[in-house]
Amino acid sequence: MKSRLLPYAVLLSAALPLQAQNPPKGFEKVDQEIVISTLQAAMKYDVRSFSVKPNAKVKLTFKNPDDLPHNLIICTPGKSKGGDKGKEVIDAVLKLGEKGVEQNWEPRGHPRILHSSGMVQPKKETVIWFRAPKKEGNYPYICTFPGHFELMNGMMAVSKRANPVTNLTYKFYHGSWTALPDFSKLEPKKTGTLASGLFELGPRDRGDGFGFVFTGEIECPKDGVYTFETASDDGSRLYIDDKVVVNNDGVHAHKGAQGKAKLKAGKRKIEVHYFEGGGEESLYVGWSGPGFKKQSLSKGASAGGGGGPSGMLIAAEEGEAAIYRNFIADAGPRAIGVGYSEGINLTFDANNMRFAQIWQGDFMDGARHWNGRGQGFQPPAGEAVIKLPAGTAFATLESATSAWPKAETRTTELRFRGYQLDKQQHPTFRYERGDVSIEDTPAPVTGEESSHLKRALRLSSKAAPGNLYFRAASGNIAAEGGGFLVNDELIITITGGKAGIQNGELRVPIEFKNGTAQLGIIYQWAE
Ligand SMILES: [Cu+2]
Repeated sequence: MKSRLLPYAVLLSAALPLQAQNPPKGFEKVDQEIVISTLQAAMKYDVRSFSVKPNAKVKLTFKNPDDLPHNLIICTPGKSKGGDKGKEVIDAVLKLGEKGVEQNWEPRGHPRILHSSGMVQPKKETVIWFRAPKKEGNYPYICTFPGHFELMNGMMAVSKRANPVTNLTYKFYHGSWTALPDFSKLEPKKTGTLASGLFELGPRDRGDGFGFVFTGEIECPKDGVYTFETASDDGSRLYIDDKVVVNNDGVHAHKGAQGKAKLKAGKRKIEVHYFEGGGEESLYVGWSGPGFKKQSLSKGASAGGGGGPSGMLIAAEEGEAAIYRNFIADAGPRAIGVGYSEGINLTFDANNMRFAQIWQGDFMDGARHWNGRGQGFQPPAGEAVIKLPAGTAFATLESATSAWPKAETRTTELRFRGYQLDKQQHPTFRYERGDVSIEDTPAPVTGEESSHLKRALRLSSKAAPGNLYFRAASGNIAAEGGGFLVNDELIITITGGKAGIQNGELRVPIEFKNGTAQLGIIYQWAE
């Protein structure tokens, strides 16, 4: 096939600008290569979805063995975040009217056009080199030749979790089973595409009594032995080229199973069957192979560079936060972990109403709890963990120099009122201390230079106490710039109160005005 197509490529290169066939400067080596071909007499691309990493150098070869001319135009997500599949550009094509033919049906300069193959004549091919967008999201690609769009469209997912699964689709079923049924005999409730290439239970519309069949293609980089794994609650089974490789069937709690397959390099069909009876539900899919370590292929769990013992990392959706309520090390029995997709994490201790720790990188590894192995305390999965003072964060003191009360001596005065999630799943913690109500809203801040965590505290009270203090840190503290350097690892900046060092602690007296007080805190990792 390759040798047959080569002459066409050579022919074509004479007609097209040189850079269309020879890599432009800096693209001699690329991060990802994708080949998309039209299907003969089917008005379709053979690759309907694939994923690339943000800012990756991409070489996309577009082949047209069909008898009609086609193009491939990559569009921005637009207002519908890719939901319109690029139809906005098609609407612009229709408006071209008579100019359509001379412009090769391409509305040049349309704000949603990122890259275009140009019209590729029958039996020809072309190559486009581009840098993937920096912003994660769903980028549709379309053929703008009149009448083709409805069938000729696909989705490029830009994702940090780009993976080798393409054309991933699902069929979703309702039913009550104690083992995987023969799904081929059942009628799916709905079907869809997972452009991210990640297996997930997200499309389900109920919590119990459902099943999925996922089908896609996986690109094996070399000939060799590959290990596939599923972990699921309840049963799952994984097929490669229609042969069972992992059998993890039956009703059970989250449980892993593995299998091996000797495979040739290239695209192999991957299929995962899954069912959920009742209770909790989960699905993890991963693989490893010649020359690469275990890679997660499912959402809500990342390979994390071999971070966790099982790689079942809990991770937030892009732009959101994940909440983990369980036993977390150094945070007491009522810990609430918050992991922002920006790679900033914290644990809130709902016993002492304090931030127990903050850290960067991966959030939490759910494996220990999911496996039911050990009821122990789970440590943060990431790095640069900074512990904040144990004991209550707010206290009333007789004088500014008084010792801070010991941990949990006054917890009867503290009441946790839960948390609210905003649209981005970011929590605001609400709690009370005596007759003071507190709203505590952390938020990640990412910048070019460094990432940090900011926190807004809103206090209100009818009988505003005059001797309430907030303790931000303890240890070796020095005033530096406008903030405080704590234990050489953390820089704290406080607004809305006069912070001072007392008894090896960074304390802020709370001053109420008209029954309210506001405090802003920025936590920054010291270099
Ligand atoms: Cu077309």
